[in-house]
Amino acid sequence: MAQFKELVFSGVQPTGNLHLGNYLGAIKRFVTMQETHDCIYCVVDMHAITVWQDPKELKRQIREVTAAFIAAGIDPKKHIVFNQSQVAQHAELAWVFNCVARMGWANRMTQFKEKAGKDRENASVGLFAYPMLMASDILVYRATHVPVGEDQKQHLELTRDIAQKFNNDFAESIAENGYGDAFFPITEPLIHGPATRVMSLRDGSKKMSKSDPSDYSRINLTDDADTIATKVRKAKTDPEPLPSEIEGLKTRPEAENLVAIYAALTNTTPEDVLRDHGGSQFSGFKAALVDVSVTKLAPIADEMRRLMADPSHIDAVLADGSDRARVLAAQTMDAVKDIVGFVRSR
Ligand code: AQP
Repeated sequence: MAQFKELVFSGVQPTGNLHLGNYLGAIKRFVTMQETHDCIYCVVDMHAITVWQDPKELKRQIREVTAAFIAAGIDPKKHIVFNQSQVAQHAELAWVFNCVARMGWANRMTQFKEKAGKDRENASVGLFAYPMLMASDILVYRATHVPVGEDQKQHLELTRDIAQKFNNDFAESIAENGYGDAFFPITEPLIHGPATRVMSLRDGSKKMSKSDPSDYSRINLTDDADTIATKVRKAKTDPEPLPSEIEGLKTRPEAENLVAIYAALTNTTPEDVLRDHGGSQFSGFKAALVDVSVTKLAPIADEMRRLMADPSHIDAVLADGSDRARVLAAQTMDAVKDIVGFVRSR
């Protein structure tokens, strides 16, 4: 297998209500990765429209995700921050991947089943084709590492399958065009840490999600200190005190979730948290959780508000990132056209 330069890619949909799960499962880890890798972080607006979005709201939400990236600590000068729709090669490569991926593979995607629900006939074709566009987002940069939450694991496996099948189907042409024995890397999903699946504050069996109708199910990145305190206080728990050992959390999903959130926010482990708080009643533990949540999230929310007050600055960041991303994506797409056998006019 050919060697690929290490490169990180990940994306967040501008679908409103950015929450603690998006932060701990993805954005916080994006910030860490930029210390050791070249990173490309994308506001995946074309994914967002797989379900209806109000155009004016969509524009605001694209800027809000960009603001969240910057406020959390991503440096758009050192790395690339842009919105997907501005680099046409994502959609171009997705078409090639629609022709590489098999119907059976796409049919197995649980996220489509969950999002389409019972009314599958009425779901958009785009929602079904979403995983092929996601593979294209990653592979148009030939990215090697993708930090994501647990819910994206299946889509990343599909990305690996698509890369492998492309490399096999076009092996001869890849070699003839001078790319050795593989054109696309087999991307490594990075799903680490205590909060790869943050659960709803109202129901420990459901993931914290932007689309949950109850705002009390999630902590939004834009919530103020009072709102965070109210939501944490109201979070569902059970009557027992916190256990001292991890095993004691096994059958207590809501307690397990709050401990995982605390660990992720304080860069510790659930074991550390139980060492300090084992035996505490939830009233005391929740007060401590409010403190760490507000300490961590309030500066991000303040900075997001400051950035959102100047949309032209955010737009300039996105325009600069798109220009730089387009150069890289065009190189890949030119090579793909040669490999597939398209006659290039330029
Ligand atoms: N609850 C979560 N815990 C940990 N990570 C999560 N992510 C999402 N929810 C959690 C991660 O956040 C990144 C961006 O997600 P996305 O916006 O692209 O899409 P999503 O996974 O569909 O997010 P939501 O909030 O659950 O939206 P809806 O309600 O529309 O389905 C991804 O890395 C994701 O894993």
